[in-house]
Amino acid sequence: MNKLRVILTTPPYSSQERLGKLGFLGGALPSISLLYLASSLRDRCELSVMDTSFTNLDEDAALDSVRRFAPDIVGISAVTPSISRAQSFASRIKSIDSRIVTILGGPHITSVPMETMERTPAIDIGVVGEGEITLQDIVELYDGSLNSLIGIKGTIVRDSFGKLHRADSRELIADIDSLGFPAYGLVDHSVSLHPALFKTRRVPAIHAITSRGCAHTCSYCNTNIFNKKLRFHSADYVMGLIKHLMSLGYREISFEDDNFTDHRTRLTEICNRLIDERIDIVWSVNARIDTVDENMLRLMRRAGCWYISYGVESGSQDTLDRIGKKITLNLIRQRIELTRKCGMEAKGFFIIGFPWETKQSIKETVDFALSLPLSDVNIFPLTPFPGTAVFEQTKICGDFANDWSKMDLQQIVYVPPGLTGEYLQNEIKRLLLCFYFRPRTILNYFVRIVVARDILISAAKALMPSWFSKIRSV
Ligand code: B12
Ligand code: SF4
Repeated sequence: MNKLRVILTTPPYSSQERLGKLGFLGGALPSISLLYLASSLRDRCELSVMDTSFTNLDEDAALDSVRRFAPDIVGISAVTPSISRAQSFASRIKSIDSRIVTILGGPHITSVPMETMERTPAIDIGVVGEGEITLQDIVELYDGSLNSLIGIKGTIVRDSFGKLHRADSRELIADIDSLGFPAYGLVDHSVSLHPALFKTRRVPAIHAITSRGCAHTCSYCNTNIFNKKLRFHSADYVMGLIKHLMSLGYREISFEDDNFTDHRTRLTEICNRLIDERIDIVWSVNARIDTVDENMLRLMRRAGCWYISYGVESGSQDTLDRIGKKITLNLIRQRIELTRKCGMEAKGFFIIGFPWETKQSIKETVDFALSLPLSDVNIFPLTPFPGTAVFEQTKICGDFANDWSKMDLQQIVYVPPGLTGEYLQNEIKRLLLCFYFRPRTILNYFVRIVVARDILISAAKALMPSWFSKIRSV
């Protein structure tokens, strides 16, 4: 029997749509989820990884690619902000050929499985949770009828009468090293892929993930995919992955783990091996404030780390306590100062608009962010994603537009009692303008550009992709 033809893709959702007018500053890198799924499938089917979201393809162009490939199965990966695009994309795929099996996976459907399937008739199969083994089972057991897939763990299958069949949950993969490396080689390099500007020192840069899950319980954060169980790739795996990426030509890696620094022994081993083996790579991570100290920061710096993103979230201790962040304002200030002292850039993420917030607590957050020695800030209005604890809180208090298509972290979907959406937007603008237009930040950017000449090249590429691709092809 011929091998099935499978497309793995994200729905069209450009960086401009995600990040607004300054979208070109954001990264356009291949989806790590799709590359892990591709790696688990590539020997079992004819595979195409389209990843329209990160290659900025619009829906028409993406549909042309689907038509040309003529797939049996299209697997779509979506987060809540991209779910309405996934719904529209899936129905247009069905209008090309209703026999194409459409599968939806990712954080959104995992958070609200049955509701998503009920509201998305163009999707035949929903995959809840970790996808690699479930997708392998689907490809192996599909005999041309959806009924052959009913009962596969981790799925919701819509039968030929439209009835939904939810199977048991899929257990988590015990040894995630067994997954192998993501299929970076399948990335379409003909399109302009680039890392986020200013979060890069060297190009080409790529990103990677070396753990799954998070054991913490911050009330606004969606950690449904991997439950609360935190699994790490071993230090051997991470070293192998770094060397593999370097062999593909990458010179910088952005580690996207929720908390790269959570496993101290592993982190120490990785850093020591990078230093001892004189591996010439620079890297950046996300970290929880309470997982780093001076010794660790110094070691990380020596091993090539130059940029750490911290989830600070609030300048009000009351809010930090209520969202379950389990850190103090003093600790935040101390660790960010230490990060700078150890020679690294620090970014802080902030959220305003929690149900109990007042003008005073929001002012505290803006003032706190401005008082820290941060190199970058990002601030979002609270977006209560389905499946989070804060989602339940906002339903009973304040003004909540529970509309998935608006939950893009840009539009205000939730306003606490006594405040207005306009007020929240103005405070976001106030922080960004005060932060980015002050001499200290401008000077820091100037130094960063001088240190990282590659950023200029990367910026030029992002601003003039077509011009650059012409040069490249000469
Ligand atoms: C890395 C990352 C990014 C990177 C993505 C880079 C890239 N090109 O891959 C960047 C910074 C660009 C990014 C952007 C965004 N992100 Co993000 N991101 C993450 C992060 C930290 C890791 C994702 C990851 O790679 N995980 C590893 C892979 C292996 O796991 P996975 O993605 O869950 O995929 C598995 C399963 O979900 C499932 N699966 C996924 N897709 C599919 C598809 C099919 C067909 C099947 C069968 C299975 C399946 O199988 C996969 C393998 O097991 C997660 C948090 C987290 N820890 O998961 C947030 C997270 C996914 N991001 C989130 C958000 C909101 C965003 C943005 C909207 C933010 C913004 N406004 O820009 C955008 C949306 C981007 C887009 N176009 O979709 C939210 C989603 C919340 C929600 N309810 O949907 C998360 C969960 C963070 C959070 N805790 O709130 N993100
Ligand atoms: S915000 Fe960070 S630490 Fe908190 S639950 Fe989410 S990933 Fe974990």
